[in-house]
Formats: sequence, C-alpha cells, structure tokens
Amino acid sequence: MDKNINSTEKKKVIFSGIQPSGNLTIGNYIGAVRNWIDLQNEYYCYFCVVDLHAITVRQVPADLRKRTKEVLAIYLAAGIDPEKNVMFVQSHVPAHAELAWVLNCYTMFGELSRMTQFKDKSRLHSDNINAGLFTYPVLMAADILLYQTDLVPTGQDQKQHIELARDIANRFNAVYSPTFVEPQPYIPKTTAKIMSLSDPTKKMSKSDFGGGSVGILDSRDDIIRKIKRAVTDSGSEVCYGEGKDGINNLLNIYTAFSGKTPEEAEKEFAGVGYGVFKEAVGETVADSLKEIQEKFKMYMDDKDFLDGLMEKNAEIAYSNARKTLSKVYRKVGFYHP
Ligand code: AQP
Repeated sequence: MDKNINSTEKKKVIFSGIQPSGNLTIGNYIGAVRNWIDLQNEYYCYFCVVDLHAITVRQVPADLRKRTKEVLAIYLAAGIDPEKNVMFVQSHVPAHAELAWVLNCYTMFGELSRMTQFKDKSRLHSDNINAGLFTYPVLMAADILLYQTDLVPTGQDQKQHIELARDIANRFNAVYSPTFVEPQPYIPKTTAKIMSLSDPTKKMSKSDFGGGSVGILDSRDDIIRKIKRAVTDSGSEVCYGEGKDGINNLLNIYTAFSGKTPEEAEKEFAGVGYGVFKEAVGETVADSLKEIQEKFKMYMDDKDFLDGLMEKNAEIAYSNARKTLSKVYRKVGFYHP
C-alpha cells in the first residue's frame, strides 16, 4: 500500500508510541495499544517504539534491544495492521533527534522546568537526573511535529507534554511562517487509567518491579496470582466508592477486559467477597490476553518478517519526516546546496 504522506490528504494524522523501557503492562494495553486498533481505520497512523526516550532512564543494552522487537511484536499481535499503519522504531529515523535539537532552541528552560513528569522521574531516579530526562518533552514534540500530526492519542498523564508541543509549534510558526500543524491530545473518554496493584493510588508502570504491574506477556498463573494479591480495603462489597481505590481499579480492569459496563460488573459481583471477585478478574484478564500472547510468539519466531517490517517502515517514516525537516532547516537558515 502507498504510505506516502501525500496520499493522506483526506485523513488526519495520528502519532503515538510506547517506550521499550520494561515489559508492557495491561495499563499500556488498555491506555494505548487497544485504542489504536479502532483508530487505524479512520486515521493515517504512525505507531512508534520510542527507544530514544527509553534511555533517559538507564537500560540494560541487551534488554533494550530485545524489548524493542517485542514491543513491535505486541503491536502486531494486538491487531495493529502493518499494511495500514507506519510501525517503526524511533532510532531508525534520525530525523527525530535532528528536529529535537532544533526545537530545543525554541523551548524555554522555564517551560521544561514545569513538566510534572520531569519532577516525578527526577525523584524516582535521583542518581541520574540527566539532561535527556529534562528535554524529553522536546524530543516528544519532535516526534509529533515531524509528521504534521493532528492528534496524539494518550493518557491524561501526557497532556502537559502535548500542550508544550503545541506551544513550540506555535512559537516556531510565529517566528517564521506556518510550518507545523498544531497537535491536539486525543484522550478516549472510556479509557481508564490503570493503577498499580500494590499501591492503587499510583499509575501501573512497566518499570515497577514490586508486583504492582501485570505484564501483557505474563503467564496465566502469574496474572491470577498478582491480581489475587492486589491491595484492597478492609470492606467486603464489590462496588465503586471513595476510599476503595483497589476495588475501583480492579473494577476498571474487569470492565476494560470484559466489555461490561461498571453497573453490570457491580451487579454481577453483588454479595460475593473480594476473593471470588479477584479470581474472576484474574481469569478474565488471562483469557483476554491468551490470543495476543499466542500471536506474539508467532511474530517473535519470524525474525525476518519483523526486521523487514522495521526496515521498510523506517524508510516510509523517514521519507515523510524528511519533508518537514527540510522545511525547518530552510526556515532557520541552514545552508544546504
Ligand atoms: N497505567 C496506565 N494506564 C493507562 N494508560 C497507561 N499508559 C501507560 N501506563 C498506563 C499509556 O501508555 C502509553 C505509553 O507509555 P510510555 O511507554 O510512553 O511511558 P509511560 O506512560 O511512562 O509508561 P510506563 O509504563 O509508566 O513506563 P515507565 O515505567 O518506563 O515510565 C501512554 O499513552 C500512556 O498514557
């Protein structure tokens, strides 16, 4: 299929990505990948494995390499169609880093200092508060602006970064002339933020090694065991409520995977204890992930297919990105004979 950006005039452009910074969780699945499946028919989509972002936190090189391939295989296994979308690895397209440098010079220190993710991650990695962690949102802006992205599907947590990308685009457009589309966040109303099983006041994260996360690739037994151990309150009624963060989270997970409404879920578990409910949540999640896990294995076994896909899609992404980058270089005054 023709994935050249010229053929996309009628379709709005979407860019989204996940860092290969750990094993993908059911939070990444519910909050990101699963939503992409619906979007791929309506929009021209770039789904990226954002490995440049991942090294803002120390990674074991062999793990990062392995996970980069795994994340792409998860996208495919979850139902992202390689014929319809541009699925690629960020570091395969040097234009991301190149545009990020230029945009760094159009981003204010004060703006970056206000980013809450920087503050959070600095607290978490106080031994490695590197400049990359600080300028992470500029690289994210480059990811988005390179492809003249209209919409960025993401969780609430990333909204601030998208607003900054808009501000940077705006500033650049005002200094020169219209160059970038100003992107909008696209936050599906139905998407719950999945919280940690060990501390339901915190977001479930792939870099949480304390048992609070359920991986998309976890075994059935591990999924059920982890959910059984999820922290809940001392009550016994399975229903949404204030102070019931653990149960609220499990209900969100259950509705997300079963397709039932919150009311249906509460009705189904009325009168049963937390133990029975947790068992049902675990089984539902494990059953739902079975097919993805099987397909994942199939894609991982076909190295040639994955490598070929990465290569072909990086070329498509680059050929589209190059147009924006050339425009930017020309406008800022770089001499390219
Ligand atoms: N718990 C979550 N609930 C709903 N959505 C989530 N996302 C992540 N966790 C949840 C969504 O997944 C996308 C990709 O996230 P990312 O890889 O860019 O980084 P992140 O948001 O920082 O994810 P993690 O798992 O917390 O990674 P680490 O531990 O490496 O920092 C985003 O759209 C995000 O909203």
